[in-house]
Amino acid sequence: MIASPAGVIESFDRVRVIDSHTGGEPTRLVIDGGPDLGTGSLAQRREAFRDQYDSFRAAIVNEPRGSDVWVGGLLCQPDHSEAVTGVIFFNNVGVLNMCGHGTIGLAVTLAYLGKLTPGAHLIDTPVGAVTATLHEDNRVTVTNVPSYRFRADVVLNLSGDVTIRGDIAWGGNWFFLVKEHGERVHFDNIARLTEIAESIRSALIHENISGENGGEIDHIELFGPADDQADSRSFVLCPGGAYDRSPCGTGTSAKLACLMADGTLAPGETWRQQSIVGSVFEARGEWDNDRVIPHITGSAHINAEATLIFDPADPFRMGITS
Ligand code: PYC
Repeated sequence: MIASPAGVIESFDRVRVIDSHTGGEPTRLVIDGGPDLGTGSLAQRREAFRDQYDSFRAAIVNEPRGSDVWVGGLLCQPDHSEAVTGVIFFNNVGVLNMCGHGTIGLAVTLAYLGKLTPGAHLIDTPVGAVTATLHEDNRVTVTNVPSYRFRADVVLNLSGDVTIRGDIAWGGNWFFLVKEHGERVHFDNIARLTEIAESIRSALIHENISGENGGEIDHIELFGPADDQADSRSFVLCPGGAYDRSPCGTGTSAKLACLMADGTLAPGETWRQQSIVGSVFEARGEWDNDRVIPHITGSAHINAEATLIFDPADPFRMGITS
């Protein structure tokens, strides 16, 4: 039971979820039993979810049912009548704007439920509509929100007189993208990559550097060479301190925007972005005025179907929070 600010008691006795992973990064989709967020745009309902149901968020993705790495998705009424669904994504610390790997997981989950057939489907997110094109083999292409580089070659002062340069770009979330950081982007170096990415995020806050209109830059991407399956490998630090096991759909969109702004990648040309665990997204973009429309392709697999139980006697039924 959860008391909302209005004093209404909400009962979350049982919540149905389906778990999937996209290139190793998990998504837990709430299928039934989620909160009623009222009417209003999806952006407004995301605010209601953030402000009134944070304990529900934590119950779904935090320990003991989840962990720092989980991304949750709440199915909602869409804003557009032609959309198959709306979705609000969230993680271990709050709500997300958009989530690429989560949208791939969502499409494969709806197909598993018999609610999505192969082809293109509109999905509403709080930051705009995206299209998920379901292919036959668990692969999905997400045509993401228009993406762009906001600032190039921003100099950042880290502690110990170290400076680092990076681009600020929007791909559905705000990213700081760093090519030169002096570290190996490899699975066996995750602790060090996390440390550097955390220090970059702290420096961005300290120096008051943000995305357009003050948007918080809550994702950090460090790039390095890939194996022969891809053009680049990335380490992506997510807002809650976990790293993305997938190549990050919104992060790959931000990367495309930077590559195309530099003229390094031509419209329609394929870019293969590899994650730190080796999974690959195929990406291509096209210009729409000064924005890049990214198409990100990856695959997801269902790995659990569950009913979450909220035992009133369980002190951690709403998750472990700080
Ligand atoms: O795939 O866009 C993404 C994403 C964001 C956070 C974790 N994954």
